[in-house]
Amino acid sequence: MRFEVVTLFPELVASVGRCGVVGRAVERGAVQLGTTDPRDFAADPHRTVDDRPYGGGPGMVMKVEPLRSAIRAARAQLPPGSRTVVLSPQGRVFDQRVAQEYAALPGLLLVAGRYEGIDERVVRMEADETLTVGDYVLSGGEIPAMLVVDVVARLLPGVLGDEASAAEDSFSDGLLDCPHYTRPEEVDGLRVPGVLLSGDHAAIRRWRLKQALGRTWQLRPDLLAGRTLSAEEQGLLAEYIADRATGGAD
Ligand code: 9D3
Repeated sequence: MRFEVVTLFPELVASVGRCGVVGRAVERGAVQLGTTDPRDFAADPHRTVDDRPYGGGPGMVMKVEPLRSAIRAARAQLPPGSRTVVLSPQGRVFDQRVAQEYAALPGLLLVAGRYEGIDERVVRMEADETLTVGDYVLSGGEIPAMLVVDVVARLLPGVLGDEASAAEDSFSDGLLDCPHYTRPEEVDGLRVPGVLLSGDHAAIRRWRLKQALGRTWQLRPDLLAGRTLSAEEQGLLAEYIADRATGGAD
């Protein structure tokens, strides 16, 4: 899958394609990541990409012409059927479902804004949709664009070494992950839960599911509201809640 990001900070965005899981995916050819800088499309000697807002007010707005030219140049690098997404606080909320939707596309054009925002006519003319990553204020769309590349790339075939890990990831089954431990067995008096040392794989599976359900119930009850629990899951969650009430076991 090919990603193109339109950004005033191409070096920041390119770094996601040089590190870790996405870096390896780029090396192996499963992902291509390109950047286009609107400043390279500015016509004046000062390479101006912003201007003062009509109607007044603080801050600057990204101008139409350099941004639109950059978007069109980036789009020319992408296969037909690719989608154009403007990162904006006023957008559909990005989540794992949206990521799965994007992972089915041949390419994604991500437009990252800076300043107070971009001229609304660019959104109107060029965007298929606007996308936010959550309810907090960032300084621009670059970190959201990098986040989208990271989340979507992990879903592509051959990107994660172990094909099982994508399917087992938190959220793919709608629950938070269980706790993890590695050696040593004890740190400052804190021991690894005995069941994980027992070799009883059925008991380990039940313990992990119970922890996942309990943590989701405690931290993200909204995730359980949209999910029906099996009889086993209901039993394990009841145990977790009871253990907790009695200051009980791990
Ligand atoms: C404080 C400035 N705000 C005026 C009330 C408007 C504003 C403009 C530009 C707020 C943030 C930004 C820059 N943010 C993004 O480009 C952005 C973003 C975000 O801030 N939060 C969550 N998702 C996204 S996607 C792009």
